[in-house]
Amino acid sequence: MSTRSPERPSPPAATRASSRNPTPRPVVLAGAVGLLSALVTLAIAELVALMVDPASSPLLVVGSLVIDLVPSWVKDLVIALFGTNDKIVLLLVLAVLVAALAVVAGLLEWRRSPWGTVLLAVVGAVAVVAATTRSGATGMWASPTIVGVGAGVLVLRVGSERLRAWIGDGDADVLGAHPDPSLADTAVSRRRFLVFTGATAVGAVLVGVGARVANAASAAAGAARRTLRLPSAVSPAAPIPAAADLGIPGLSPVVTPNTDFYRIDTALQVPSIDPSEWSLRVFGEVEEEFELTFDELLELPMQESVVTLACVSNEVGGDLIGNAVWLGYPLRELLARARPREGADMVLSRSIDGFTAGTPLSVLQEEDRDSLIAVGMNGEPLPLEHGFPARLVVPGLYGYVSATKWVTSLEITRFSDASAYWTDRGWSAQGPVKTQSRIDVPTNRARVPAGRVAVAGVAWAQHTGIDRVEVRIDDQAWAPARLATPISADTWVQWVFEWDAPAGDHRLQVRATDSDSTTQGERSVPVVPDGAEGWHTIEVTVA
Ligand SMILES: Nc1nc2c(c(=O)[nH]1)N[C@H]1C(S)=C(S)[C@@H](COP(=O)(O)O)O[C@H]1N2
Ligand SMILES: [Mo]
Repeated sequence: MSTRSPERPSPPAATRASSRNPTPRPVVLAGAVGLLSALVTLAIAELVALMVDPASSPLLVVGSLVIDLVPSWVKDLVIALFGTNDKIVLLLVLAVLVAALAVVAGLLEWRRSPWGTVLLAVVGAVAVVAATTRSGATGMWASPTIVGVGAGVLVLRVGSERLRAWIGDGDADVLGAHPDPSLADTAVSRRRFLVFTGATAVGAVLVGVGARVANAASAAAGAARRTLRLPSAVSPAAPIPAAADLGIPGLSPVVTPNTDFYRIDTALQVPSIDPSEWSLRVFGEVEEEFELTFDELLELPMQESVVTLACVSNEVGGDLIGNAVWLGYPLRELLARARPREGADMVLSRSIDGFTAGTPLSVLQEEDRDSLIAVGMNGEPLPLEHGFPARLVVPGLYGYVSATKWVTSLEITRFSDASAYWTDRGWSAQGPVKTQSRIDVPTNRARVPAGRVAVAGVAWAQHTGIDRVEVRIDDQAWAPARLATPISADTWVQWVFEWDAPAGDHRLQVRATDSDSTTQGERSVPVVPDGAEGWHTIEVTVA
């Protein structure tokens, strides 16, 4: 090997070191480790933001905070200089700032560990403050930044460590002399550094770009939703009777606000659908297959129905149930247009994310059942997590066999030929909602003062209707509760029982009887395979 071998330690002369040694200057490498850790931080944060909220990404929250904080003359100046590119300018400035801080963090961590980590953590803390103080933010909005900074710190530490193992901490000669490792060690530690940083960089770019694109799509779906104007219903729902809501504190409101509506689905990330690209395909065993765009759907005469949706996984006393005013088009009309063939008995609805539900065709065809393809929920377009832009709602059937969100196709088929998502996982193919009742107030294990106590809750027997609700205290006789005015047989109904509560520990139970005179039985049945049964029972202490 020649004396000019680049692998040999070179004399500590700056010029020779930099001209002969192929090793990049260590400061450059240390800065690159800093940049890499920033890249990883942002990539992982974007990934977590996918699950939390696209608007919680640290770049966006810090950008928004800056927009809020800069004096208006600066804003005016930027707009004057860059016009509608002002946001891009801001993001570029932020990117340069982040890059500069990242390089400094890399240098600090390499030479003065752990100060680089400290710098990263401080910048992260600023982003956390920015995230959690945005309007509409929840505490969860801190998580993209926290998880991202965690990953970034890991990369910063491991990267700097491997750099030191290869090149030293730079105290001896910042410009590139090796401390004095054997040639073999140098080659190994160099490879370890390069493999780590190279693989991390590739991973971070793939994850970061993918997550950012997905976040942008989700933000676009959110924007499309905000600008969407729903048509008014050709047949509106009757006004909700004032007497449907007893107005008892702690009792579930008779119509569930969208933000409180339970959410159940298999989607790790809420699908982002641009309504202008959405369509519904109706096909299978039909005389006429067809496809409907979102605009075509909105032009159909819309109907409004109040329907209580329930999950088969709802335990006795559980809260996986809600009631909403849905705006949509009757499925029976869509099916009439398709003209199902003789022998077809199932509609397999499919979501954009692959989820499927199998619904009896005959149920969807019933004249007196408001099965809808819904676009509106409580006067708004469907929230993204409740199926924007369109979902199914079928009164009387559990969600898993009927309420497909982000629906994109209806296949008319047979139960003997097809099976849906949850049926393949051990749940029943048929899922009529079972009659249930729940005590909302007082809550289980509550302490209540002796005297008059309003025991109240909700009861439901969708599409059949509730006939009566009874309450039992300890082992006394069942006593009738007073029902609120029901909205319809398709909705739950509130009830209240005025109890003269004597001091002591008591057990409270509730049971409902539907309009077919069937009373809930005592036997408790687990949720699998077709829904829980049993009496909701709570214990209270009266003092
Ligand atoms: N695409 C899709 N739709 C779905 C599901 C799902 O996992 N994916 N879950 C179903 C189940 S099990 C229920 S109970 C209802 C819940 O609807 P919600 O989240 O709007 O309350 O949606 C149904 N529709
Ligand atoms: Mo469900």
